[in-house]
Amino acid sequence: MTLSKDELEAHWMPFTGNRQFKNDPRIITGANGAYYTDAKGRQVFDGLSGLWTCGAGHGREEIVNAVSSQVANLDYSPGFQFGHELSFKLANKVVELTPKGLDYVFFTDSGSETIDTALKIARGYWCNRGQADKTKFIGRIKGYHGVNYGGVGVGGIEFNRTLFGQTVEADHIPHTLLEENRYCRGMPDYGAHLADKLEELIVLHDASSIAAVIVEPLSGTAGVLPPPRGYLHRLREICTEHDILLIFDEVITGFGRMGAMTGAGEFRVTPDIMTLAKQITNGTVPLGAVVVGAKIYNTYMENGGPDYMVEFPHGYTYSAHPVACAAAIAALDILVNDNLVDKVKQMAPIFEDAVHSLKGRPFVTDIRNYGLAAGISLGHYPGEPARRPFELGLKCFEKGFYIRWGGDTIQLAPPFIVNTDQINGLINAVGESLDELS
Ligand code: PXG
Repeated sequence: MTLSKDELEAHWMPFTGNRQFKNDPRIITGANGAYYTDAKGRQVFDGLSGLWTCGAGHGREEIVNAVSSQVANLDYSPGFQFGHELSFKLANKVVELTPKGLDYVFFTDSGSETIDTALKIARGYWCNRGQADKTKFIGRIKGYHGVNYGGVGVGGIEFNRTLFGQTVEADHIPHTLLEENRYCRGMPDYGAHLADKLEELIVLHDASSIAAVIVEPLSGTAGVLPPPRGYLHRLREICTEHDILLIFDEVITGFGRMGAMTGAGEFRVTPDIMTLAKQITNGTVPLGAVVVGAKIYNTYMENGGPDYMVEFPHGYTYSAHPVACAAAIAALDILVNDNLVDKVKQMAPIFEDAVHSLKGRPFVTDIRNYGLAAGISLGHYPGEPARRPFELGLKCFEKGFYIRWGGDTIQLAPPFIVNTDQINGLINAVGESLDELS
């Protein structure tokens, strides 16, 4: 460790207990394949693929080469009124990998920007169609849609909202974490009826005031909640029936993690708008994407005025940044050429068995999984639901395993290139750490 306590002070770290971290820093110095190197020179297994970002493993040569030659050739290109070829190539690749009916791609720089862009696209769509009163959003309790202004409002994680209040006009359907489904493997059979709660909110607010419903097909941050069978279909039906747009936030489920390219593909429900980020560049360079159907894109084009006018007054300095596009093209090529989706599918049952072997360990109250994602709920210290997962995370790190903790859960999401020994090593480390908790 080369940084002094003083040197650690200036950086206000995101979603981190700054006071604890600066007393006990966990500094990462390198990454390769499924492992990090830390400041003590230890190899640490990457049990969450970064932050759900690096499924193809770290240090992929194809991405390193694409990014370095892009920086040398065209490091930046103005994204407003001018273009570069890579963004068009990437948009076509994204359209190829997402379900039929999603044909136009708007680029952003992160998941949070992607969500706020999607919400604006939805409101602008209705405004363009002469229904400017359709302004409200329906999210879901426990939903995570990033931390920007709109995303916090439609999100349903209490801790992320209490300091900021209700930021946009939004209401929420119930979450699907049900007592009846504890220790369920994959999709629960029970719970589709909860989609009907959307009908109740539509009665309350009236469809004429609702722009869109936004859900993660599988809730990630809340602790990996796979959708009950039939649930997403029902949401789709209700949205179609009431002329409300359906947004799938696929920032985590997008591109491979479910054992399919997208959650929409895996669960066979196509939204009107899909949001992507994270895995799109294998985490190497920030990039997000909103993918929409032709009816939305064409509505903007038809209402855009003279053709030199901007149809959608929105965009970021770094939208479709050439280096990010180069990284994404290389990352998506790896995903396809290395058949990583098939690898996830092959490893998913092994991962499922391993994760569920933790049932009965101290403090474990529930385990859920899908593809290469799992969430484990832990019993609370009185009044401190987040403490045990934090303590568990630190114990795992001491043993050379990085896992993610948040709220009363821990999350596991190993890289798509993981092997059986690595899965067993990860689960053993979690099991031993649970045994050591008090
Ligand atoms: N939507 C979803 C579904 C996400 O999971 C975002 C939006 C926001 O993305 P950005 O790039 O703005 O962070 C996310 C991010 C965790 C964890 O602990 C999850 C995320 C980020 C960090 C940690 O599960 N998801």
